[in-house]
Amino acid sequence: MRLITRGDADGLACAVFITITEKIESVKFAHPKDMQDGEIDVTAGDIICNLPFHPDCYMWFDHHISEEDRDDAVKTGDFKGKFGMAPSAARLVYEYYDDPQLKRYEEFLIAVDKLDSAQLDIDDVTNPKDWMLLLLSLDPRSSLGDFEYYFFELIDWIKKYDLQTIIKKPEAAVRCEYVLSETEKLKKALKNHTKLDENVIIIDFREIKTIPMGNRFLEYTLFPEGNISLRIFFGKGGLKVICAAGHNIFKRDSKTNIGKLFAKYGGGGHPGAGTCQLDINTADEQIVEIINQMKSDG
Ligand SMILES: [Mn+2]
Repeated sequence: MRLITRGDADGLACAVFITITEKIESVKFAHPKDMQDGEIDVTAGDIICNLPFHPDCYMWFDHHISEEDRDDAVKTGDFKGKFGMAPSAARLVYEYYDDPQLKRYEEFLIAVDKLDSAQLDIDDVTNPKDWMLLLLSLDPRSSLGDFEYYFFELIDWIKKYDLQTIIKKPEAAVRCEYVLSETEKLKKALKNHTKLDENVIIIDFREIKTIPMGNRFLEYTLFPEGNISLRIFFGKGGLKVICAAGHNIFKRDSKTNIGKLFAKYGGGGHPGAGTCQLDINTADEQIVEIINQMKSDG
């Protein structure tokens, strides 16, 4: 059997669990968009986790509610596996098998749930430790060696060793160290390039060359009065201006539906987060419109 999953913390946990409960010969990464567009060849020997449904698969586990209306089999529950509201797809896998062998991963799974559903504590963002730090070390934006290779090593290590042993492995240690140092760099960059306009945290990273990796929720710990953030930066080659917005996860009272707002500008997302790409020539005016909307929504 083959597992098809997403290369993130939730996908990692799915891979750890499914390789214990099923006979898996290989693991393949896929992007949600490629799955939706039918770019991935799926057969009856495939288990899909944390990715959109495919009618030809053997089993499917997902918690992305937007999947609900995409396929009749999902609506009627005519598939093997589990779909529904959950903080992570891994949580659904864990519940589905209810296997005593998985019980020892409870703490790991709690961290995955928190990260995948953005239910983080301030400390998880400003000073991540233990499982949270290890999960954050799995970041494809990091330039520290091969991401896929590290992902496969983690699947293996998590099954073999305890957390303290894993965190001391050189590949993990260097990546954890990197997470912490990038967090410090991002703090500085945010302090220098952010202004608070009423409820909107406006971060203009068009002014800097390299944006530190850091945690995308860090701005909310530095500007706790704002309930929504707008990050502005140049796209590849400086040809487009990218806007990425999100609700403050520690002050959840913004009324802006970001996905809907950004759809007007050719972008999209969820109510709580989204992105859009603006033309260089019209970006400044459009950014003012976006900010005004976020302010009037409150
Ligand atoms: Mn997920």
